[in-house]
Amino acid sequence: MARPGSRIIQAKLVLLGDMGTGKTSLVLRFVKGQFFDHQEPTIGAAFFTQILSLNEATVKFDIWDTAGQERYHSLAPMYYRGAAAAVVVFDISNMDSFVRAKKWVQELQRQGNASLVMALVGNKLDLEAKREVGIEEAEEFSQESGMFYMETSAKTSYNINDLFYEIAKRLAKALPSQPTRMNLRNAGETRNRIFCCSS
Ligand SMILES: Nc1nc2c(ncn2[C@@H]2O[C@H](COP(=O)(O)OP(=O)(O)O)[C@@H](O)[C@H]2O)c(=O)[nH]1
Ligand SMILES: [Mg+2]
Repeated sequence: MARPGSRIIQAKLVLLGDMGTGKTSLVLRFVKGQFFDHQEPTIGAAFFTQILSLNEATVKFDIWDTAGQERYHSLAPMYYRGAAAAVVVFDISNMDSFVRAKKWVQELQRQGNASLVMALVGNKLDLEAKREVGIEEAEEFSQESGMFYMETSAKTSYNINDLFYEIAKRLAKALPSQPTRMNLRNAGETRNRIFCCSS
């Protein structure tokens, strides 16, 4: 349940990025606290929900995890259209995935949704020894593109909750309150709820 007096924000969030960068793993870590070394590739897209309670708002994320393969590219607009937040993921140990991430960012920018909260995520930080994409390079690109940059590891959980917390905070600032008829107790498959209390 939402905290008393807390407003409720329902936000569509889309994950984009090359296949194998860890999009599904990031979401599974956030929603279920799970990680699999042999994560099955996503076919088409997968849907998850998770509720994040901040002091200022309760954010219910409707998360679309896309497949990433080129053959599904034409489906992508269906998932990012109407999204309040987009997370573009690359693998810090794979330069090609960073090049691909930049293309996704450019595609999102062409859609012209100025209020879209965008995050660039360098995942697989546990593979630091194999790093191919420099932090400065990724940070510079994200700043130029009006997004924030974060490095994560779905494997170790590093920065996973912080990533969604940062998005939720930005959404709470940007989005008006939504006194919808949404019943948080019936929020689909979401079982656990995350409370974040720092400001
Ligand atoms: N070392 C490491 N492997 C990861 C991490 N995240 C995902 N993987 C692995 O990378 C592979 C692809 O992950 P997946 O979530 O299916 O990527 P997706 O295609 O972007 O959804 C799987 O074998 C995962 O176990 C991570 O943070 N560190
Ligand atoms: Mg996947």
